[in-house]
Amino acid sequence: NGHTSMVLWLTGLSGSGKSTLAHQVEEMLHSKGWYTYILDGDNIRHGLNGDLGFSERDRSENIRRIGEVAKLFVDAGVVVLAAFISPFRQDRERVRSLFEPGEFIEIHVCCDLEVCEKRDPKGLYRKARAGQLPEFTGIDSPYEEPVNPELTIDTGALSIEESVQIIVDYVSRHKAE
Ligand code: GGZ
Repeated sequence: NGHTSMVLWLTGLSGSGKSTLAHQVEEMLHSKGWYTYILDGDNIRHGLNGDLGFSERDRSENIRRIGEVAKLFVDAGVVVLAAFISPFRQDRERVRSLFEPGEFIEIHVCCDLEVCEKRDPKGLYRKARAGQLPEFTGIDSPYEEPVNPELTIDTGALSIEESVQIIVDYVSRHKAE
């Protein structure tokens, strides 16, 4: 049905809702007949990037490789949903530069640290506070907010349904005629 391939790049703190949104947006796009693929920690950090940890250097390399993989999928005509903290502005901009204008959609999944920490779905913030998980983003490793993201979604204020709708609307407006 002639849709545009693109990357929906979700960036934000652990627990901000990136993966949840990616999966629900994918479901909606898929039901419209779009070809989609999710890249997230589950399919990237265990395999391709299994050699990388969470130092600044490793995070940069993590994002660099993910950008290259996303590029391959976009070349294949797929809408890629990439859900990574991707804490460094420069790394995200480097990924953006791999794509044509309009192909890279940066989505800041923003949510106060306190809210993410309260959600703590995997108990990682608690571990980090206890000093058992060094270099945890938001605690003792930085998160650089996007300056001019295509979309900002405040998951502390919006429901999941509202957040999903904003992304799907954006994608629908930007598909090729
Ligand atoms: C941040 C960490 C860390 C540290 C393990 N800092 O909430 P999660 O569990 O499921 O998502 C987090 C994921 C982050 O991996 P990314 O590839 O997205 O990070 S980055 O873009 O910065 O390279 C979290 C878990 O891995 N995790 N240790 N120290 N998150």
